[in-house]
Amino acid sequence: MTGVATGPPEPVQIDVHLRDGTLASLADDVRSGLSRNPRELPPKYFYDARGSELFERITELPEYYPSQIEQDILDVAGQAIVELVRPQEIVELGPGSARKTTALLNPMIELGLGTRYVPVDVSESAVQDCAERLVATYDSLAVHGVVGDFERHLDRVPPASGRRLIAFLGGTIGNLDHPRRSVLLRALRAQLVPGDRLLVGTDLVKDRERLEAAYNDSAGVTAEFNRNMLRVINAHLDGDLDPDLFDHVAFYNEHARRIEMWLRAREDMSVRIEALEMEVDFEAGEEMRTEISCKFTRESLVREYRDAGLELVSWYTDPDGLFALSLAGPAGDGDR
Ligand code: AVJ
Repeated sequence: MTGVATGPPEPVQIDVHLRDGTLASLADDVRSGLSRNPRELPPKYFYDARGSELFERITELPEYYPSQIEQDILDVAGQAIVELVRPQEIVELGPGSARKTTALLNPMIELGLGTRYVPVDVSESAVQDCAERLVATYDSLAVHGVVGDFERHLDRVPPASGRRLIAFLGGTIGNLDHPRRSVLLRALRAQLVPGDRLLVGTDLVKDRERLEAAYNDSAGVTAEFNRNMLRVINAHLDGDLDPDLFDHVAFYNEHARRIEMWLRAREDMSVRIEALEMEVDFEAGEEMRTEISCKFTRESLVREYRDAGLELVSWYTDPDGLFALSLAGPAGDGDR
């Protein structure tokens, strides 16, 4: 950021904790993930600039209901949530484009409650773009972006300027399995002081057909998004994985209550990942898992919150019960 002699202070500050970190953790994660049986790659690596764009396209697909429904819930309940919490700032984990966040920022600013927004995202381009767009939209808004991994860099979130609403939208918490959700919810609980609240978007358990359609769109965008993981590995770790030789597979694992996405090798192949000095053999039909997307019920969330020292404060859902926003606070934190 270039300093200027006059004018107001810079409305945008961005702290990058991940540029070098990403590569190191990508290398470690790919090495260990490809050595496991079955092979497994963490979904956070979908989101380079191309992957973030593909995800934006997913959110516009007719089959992918979570984004539209969550937006609808926020449009209806955003103001009420802000009036209930009265936040002086909003911290958002994994905002991506932060398009939905305006439903919270608008009332916060219009009610004169606060003017600070802190997006925390692994994608530097996402943090940059949303910061620029938001300060252009709201004169008074200050954005303090953190390019980081919310499982590793919560301690880098700048100190609170006042009562805080931490938003974790989109159902992204579903990318974590139960033990990792538990660690994250406890870490978030530790960040909350009385009055602070956590707002979490979660996709809900529903019929298999509806769930599977959302991850097997007819335009093939989700398949491209899935294969983007291979391009990310090729680009950063000098690999020669051929995305055209992997099929997209997504299904609902009813027992585990989650969508699983896999990439299935179409033929026998041997790939080289130069930066890891690693040779990986795939047999035709072999699959590696790239994502889990867990689905929840109100009861399952109440339990997870309780186990993390949190308490459900309110629950917002659409008329068909497809998706939910839940507002939680420190357990026993008064005025309800
Ligand atoms: C952004 C993690 C919530 O799990 O539904 C969309 C990502 N993957 N289609 C999800 C995703 C395939 C999405 N989350």
